[in-house]
Amino acid sequence: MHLKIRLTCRKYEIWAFSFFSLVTGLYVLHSSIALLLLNKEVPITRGMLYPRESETREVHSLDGIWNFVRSDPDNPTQGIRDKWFEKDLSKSQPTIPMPVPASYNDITTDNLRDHVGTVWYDRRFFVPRSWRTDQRVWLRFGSVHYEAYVWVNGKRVVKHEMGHLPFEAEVTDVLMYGSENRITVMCDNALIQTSVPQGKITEVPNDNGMTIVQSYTFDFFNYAGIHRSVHLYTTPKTLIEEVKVTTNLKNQNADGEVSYSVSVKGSVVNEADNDLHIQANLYDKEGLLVANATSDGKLEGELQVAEVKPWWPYLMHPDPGYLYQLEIKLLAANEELLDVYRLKVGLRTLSWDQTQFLINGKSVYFRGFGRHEDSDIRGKGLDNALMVRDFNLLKWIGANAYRTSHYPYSEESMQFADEHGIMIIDECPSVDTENFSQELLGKHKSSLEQLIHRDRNHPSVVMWSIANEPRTGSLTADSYFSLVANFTRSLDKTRPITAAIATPYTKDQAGRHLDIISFNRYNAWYTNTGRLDMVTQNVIDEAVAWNKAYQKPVIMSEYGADTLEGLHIQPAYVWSEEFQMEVFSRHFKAFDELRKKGWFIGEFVWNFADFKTAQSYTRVGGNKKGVFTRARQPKAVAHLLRKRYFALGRDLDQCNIPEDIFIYIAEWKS
Ligand code: BDP
Repeated sequence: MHLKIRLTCRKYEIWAFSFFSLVTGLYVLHSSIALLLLNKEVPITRGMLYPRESETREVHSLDGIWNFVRSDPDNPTQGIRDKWFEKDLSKSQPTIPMPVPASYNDITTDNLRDHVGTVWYDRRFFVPRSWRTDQRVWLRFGSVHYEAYVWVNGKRVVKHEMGHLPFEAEVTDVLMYGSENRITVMCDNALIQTSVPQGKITEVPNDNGMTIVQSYTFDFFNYAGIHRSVHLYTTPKTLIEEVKVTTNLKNQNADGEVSYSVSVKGSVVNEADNDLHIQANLYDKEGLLVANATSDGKLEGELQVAEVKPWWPYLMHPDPGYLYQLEIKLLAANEELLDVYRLKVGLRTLSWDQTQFLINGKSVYFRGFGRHEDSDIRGKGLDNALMVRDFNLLKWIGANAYRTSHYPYSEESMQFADEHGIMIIDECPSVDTENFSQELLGKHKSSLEQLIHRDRNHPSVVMWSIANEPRTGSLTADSYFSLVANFTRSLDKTRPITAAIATPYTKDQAGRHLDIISFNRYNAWYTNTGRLDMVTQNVIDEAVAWNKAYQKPVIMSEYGADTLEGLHIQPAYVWSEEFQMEVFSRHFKAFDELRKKGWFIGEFVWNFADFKTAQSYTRVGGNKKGVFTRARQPKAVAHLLRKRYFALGRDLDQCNIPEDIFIYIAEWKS
């Protein structure tokens, strides 16, 4: 959306806020009458393969320290009007150093944290003379939150709305080769009623007059900035633009099949002449060629793999996360090699019915977490040390899955999940969705389109989550989620669809559009606070009711209790480590009852680690429902959960139990 329009929207929202009471009546009407929503087309993403080097491609990182300017919140368009992108930012405004990738919020010592509106980044970079040859150069961002405008040498090259998702532009013609270039980025963190996720901008009085305030209902801090890596990469003029892979296992998992389809940019593929073709080679982990195939003129084909090593989740098999390497070679009619792209591929099948979810024909019980990309100082910025630590903890605790609550996580973490056999419920950035409108529907669908386009080849992705805690009680929610779910299915039929629902099952209008029901509930925390005797039966009753309502597999996608590490109170009392352990244990009992019913397929703790939220009197330094602290150290409950997850792994999937899981206490005499 154009900044101008966003600003107009802002004004509209400010205006609307002051007439709130008038609107209340209309709102009530709106909830009881369904809005007519149309199934309009949304833009379809092209390209954006993860940047990888090959004999035809070079990758150059632009990560590092950039220059940074915060705009005046009362004058967010000043930089555009004054054309700050035409020269170094430092010529227009004083700049400060800013790391990329990182959220900018927690880097400085002044209150940049709560800044609302636009900020600017720039840096210079060199482009070698050798890149001038017959090829293309692309500029790719892993993600910028929320809206980004990008200029190279003063020319606007791309604009993108939506955090947590990549975007790119071809910059071949705007670069200066063999010399220095400048990249400028303007980033706007404002969330409005038609952004994904939604927020509200209001103007309220403060001690100095009026000030702009951002509010949102979701429970994590709206970190912003250049969150993931920035790359320049080269490709040939005629290049592999898209690779889509699906896999299948046959003959009781003895043989496998990889189907691929490729699209090419830069040359019209003439099917009749069959002038371009793909040579696809599949290598195992040892680098041995196990299958190869030459495509038809449509650039599609199949690879047959005998004695396949399937991709299995962690603890479901002694060799989880087995990946092959697929080499895609684009060849001209005369066999000249035009482009090469390699990606990892895991061979597995997914299937589901009214009671279960299966991988490679084996029924799955999810033992996982809801998580956040969040850490001290860098906020939501990509951090490899943190990512590797988190996967080590996931494996230490015996989890086999997590949900990317409440937005797409980094591509690097998706690759890591593939390698380590961690199953992902992949969630788009729609959280607490409400006030359904045509424009919101378009953005929501677009977020799913971008997500599926980015993540469709990952074996770790086993389910799409189309929203977290949408307000699904209205008739409009029914048609809205019917359109969102059908759209998602039209993009990928190989994975089931879920949403984490908190609306009571008696009111919910979205469940019927899903394949798997996930529900979030905080027994003994938000309801019946402190009442440990009111957990188990309530969890059982609610799960049973969801199943009865929709006849679909059910997951508990969130449960938990805020816990201050080191606070011990016996008997258990809210916020103490004892209380968190008791809450978990009461849930475990319910889950074990539910598992016997045959349609309860998973438990996800809220949350993996403590995380930052907006300031609120319900949050002490953020949300403390982590099993791990924000510094990624275990709370007492982590040891309890570890015993359960491994016990489940042993009983359901015959995994080995780590030796250190039970520490020596005494010899038992029976
Ligand atoms: C759930 C939300 C999650 C919150 C959690 C909580 O899905 O984002 O962080 O509540 O309040 O309703 O801890």
